[in-house]
Amino acid sequence: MARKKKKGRKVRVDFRRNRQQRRRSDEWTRRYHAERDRLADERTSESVRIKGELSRKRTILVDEQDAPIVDEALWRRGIVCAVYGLICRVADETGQPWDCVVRRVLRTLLIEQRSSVTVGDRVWFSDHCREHGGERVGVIERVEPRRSALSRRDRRNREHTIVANADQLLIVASIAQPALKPHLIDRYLVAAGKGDLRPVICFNKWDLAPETVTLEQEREWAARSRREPDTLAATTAEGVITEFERLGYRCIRTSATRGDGLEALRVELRDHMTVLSGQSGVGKSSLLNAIQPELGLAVREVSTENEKGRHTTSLATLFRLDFGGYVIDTPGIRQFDLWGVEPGELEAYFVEFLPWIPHCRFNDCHHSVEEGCAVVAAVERGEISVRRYYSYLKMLEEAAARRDSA
Ligand SMILES: Nc1nc2c(ncn2[C@@H]2O[C@H](COP(=O)(O)OP(=O)(O)OP(=O)(O)O)[C@@H](O)[C@H]2O)c(=O)[nH]1
Ligand SMILES: [Mg+2]
Ligand SMILES: [Zn+2]
Repeated sequence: MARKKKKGRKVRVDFRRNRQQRRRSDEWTRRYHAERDRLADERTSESVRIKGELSRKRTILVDEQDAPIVDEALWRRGIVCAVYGLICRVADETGQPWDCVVRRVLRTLLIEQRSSVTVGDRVWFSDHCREHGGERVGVIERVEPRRSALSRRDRRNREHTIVANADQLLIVASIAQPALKPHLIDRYLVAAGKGDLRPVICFNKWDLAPETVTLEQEREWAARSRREPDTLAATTAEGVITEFERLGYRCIRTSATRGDGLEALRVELRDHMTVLSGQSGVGKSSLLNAIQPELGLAVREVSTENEKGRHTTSLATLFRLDFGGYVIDTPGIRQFDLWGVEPGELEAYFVEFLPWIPHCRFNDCHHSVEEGCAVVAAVERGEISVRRYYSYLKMLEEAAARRDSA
């Protein structure tokens, strides 16, 4: 049965001229820079009307989500694996990589929606191989609405969407070298809650468990790698893990070098789209290499690097797993600044607070200085961990400060 053709709505889009200064360009950018404008203008379904030098408008057909109507006969489906400046590396349905630019009119639409194409985005792209001597070159025509997004606040106080459409966040920590930072894990758990991702916590470097690594050795390593001296002895790692397990979070103990826990990790990753995140040097890339050696990701001994050159992985990149599913390796981070979490919303991401919240005297209790707070009472009775509660207070303070400065 012939399917009814979807009807679109016509919109007029400002066709902005690219007046940005050309930034440092890599090989691809140089190659396609000249092509880009031509590609962006040649689509026949767009009517371009020139109104003087700088102002142009065009009419395009969009659907109810304001995205261009899919042309299934001419476009291919793909997933964005990496973004290099203006070029997106897109894998088609067979896994072949394509170098794509984003159609300029679509870029304008995305700017209006305050988003840009990012790793994990599902896209439709047109094939421009013929004009490029058979090389797999395309133009992204449409970005599908996102199912989820993992975002953080960047240094310029803007939203940085690390990955779109992932359904799991693998929070990678190491029990030593670098030392475990439970507060960072708490932040990731909030970000996962906010971004609608299922968190899984992976405690790597299990081969450096307390019986093999003394606090002395840990301090020595910290000094050698110019890291903060150990804030938490490796010997307490088990206590921290138990705490997360009691809250119901899935925790896995792994060693990328010795092979511990890799089967459990495979089980968690299979048929999911999982983003790995955590401090630099905890072993994210090593874990991926351990479960799929052909990936051949770069890994580096942290201790030999100076402060600046420490980050071995420098770009978020998506890979397909042989046994089903996708993983996204990301650069290590020092701090995870939350994006878009209001002070009053934070409590929702602390699962252990939930049973007590209805018993607070005030409806809008933030569980800090308010009288009759049932959460604070539970902390005092030892039913909520003091460590987690302080983690909450720190994030609450930050969220309030952000709101006040906005
Ligand atoms: N002892 C031990 N060392 C490990 C383990 N996993 C990784 N390493 C080492 O830790 C160092 C850093 O590993 P990477 O995989 O590069 O860490 P990363 O998290 O990808 O780091 P960035 O890319 O900078 O974010 C390397 O020297 C690895 O060999 C492990 O399970 N045990
Ligand atoms: Mg890495
Ligand atoms: Zn309260």
